Amino acid sequence: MPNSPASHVTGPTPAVQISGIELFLLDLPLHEPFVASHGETLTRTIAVVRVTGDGVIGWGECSALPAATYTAESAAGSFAALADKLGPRLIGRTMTPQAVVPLLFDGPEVALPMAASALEMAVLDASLRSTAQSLASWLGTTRATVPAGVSLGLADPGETVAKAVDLAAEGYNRLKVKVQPGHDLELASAIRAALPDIELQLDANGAYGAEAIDHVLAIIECGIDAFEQPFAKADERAAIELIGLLAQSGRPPIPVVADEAVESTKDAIGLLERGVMTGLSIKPGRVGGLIAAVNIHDLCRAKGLPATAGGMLETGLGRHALAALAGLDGFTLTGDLSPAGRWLAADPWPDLVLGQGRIAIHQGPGVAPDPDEDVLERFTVERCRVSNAP
Ligand code: OSB
Ligand code: MG
Repeated sequence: MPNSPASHVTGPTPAVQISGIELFLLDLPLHEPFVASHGETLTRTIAVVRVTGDGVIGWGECSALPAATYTAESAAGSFAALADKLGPRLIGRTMTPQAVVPLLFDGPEVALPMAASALEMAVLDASLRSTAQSLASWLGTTRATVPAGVSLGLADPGETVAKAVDLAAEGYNRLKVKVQPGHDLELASAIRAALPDIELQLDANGAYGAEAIDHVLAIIECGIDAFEQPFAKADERAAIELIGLLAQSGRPPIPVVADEAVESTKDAIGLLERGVMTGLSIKPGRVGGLIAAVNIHDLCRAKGLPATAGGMLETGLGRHALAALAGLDGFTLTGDLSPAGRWLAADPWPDLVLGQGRIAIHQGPGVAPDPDEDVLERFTVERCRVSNAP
């Protein structure tokens, strides 16, 4: 099993007898469109699941975007798969959180890692709530807060610089700015000039080709602290060459961070062996769950590879989970840890709190505080009660 549980998430966790699963497809408005080179998100359509068992409720979030652009999953597609395929396999079973993703593996890999991780999160939430344990304590996270980081989508460069300055004034010490060809060098140097001390990461979502290696190096020369997925995941030679050139440059090399390229522990090991990355963005949904995310974190820590907790425009539910994960000490690069309200104009979950440049980690039972049922109701566009396979 490529995603076997890591040592500090194998502790005794009560099994939950799953008597009901309900799915919700939400359409949450955004304050502004989120634009990246993989596509544009105008409304955050997102699937969430509610598991009932042994008198407790557990919530889980499927981080798939509205359209299958960034990964092969989409919110509505994963909602349908949860209803027809994955959900029915859990009904009536008694499951530990650790057993959920392995059960949903059809072959050697999770075909729908984001859908599977929603069910894992829900069973984990129910299990933790049954013993009033927080996710943070179960993960072994000892920090109370994590440094806050915020992302900026592709937009008019002048507006992006102004926004960067505003966000820095709100207390963010790290910015992750989306770039793509023609929208990069001047933007990065203007932000660096305006904010000389900020931790500045760029994310290209694979928008550059091998012919742009020198250009990417020139962008890094602006004083960038990390560069996420500069090349498409299939373009491993370009990443290897960039990493080699950075090593020869005489300056301390910045992490070349893989995001899209890693969908499992196996992927992470392979990329490391081939020298394709010198940093990794760990997104629980993309890698098939929180337990897989912890495994990959442990690998990064063992290898001294800088890791960052990656965001997916989650609701407060997913964002609280990400904050607890980000408290593990292998996360040496600041993650996408802004309140969900940075992007979402409505959210059923109580939001993360930002103060003095840090995000507080939820210490109550389960993954996150309870959602507001009225808000949930208001923004639900599709709903389904999972039943046993006929
Ligand atoms: O590439 O990191 C990415 C959001 C959706 C899909 C992919 C990415 C992102 C982000 C948003 O960059 C980060 C955030 O949630 O703040
Ligand atoms: Mg990214």
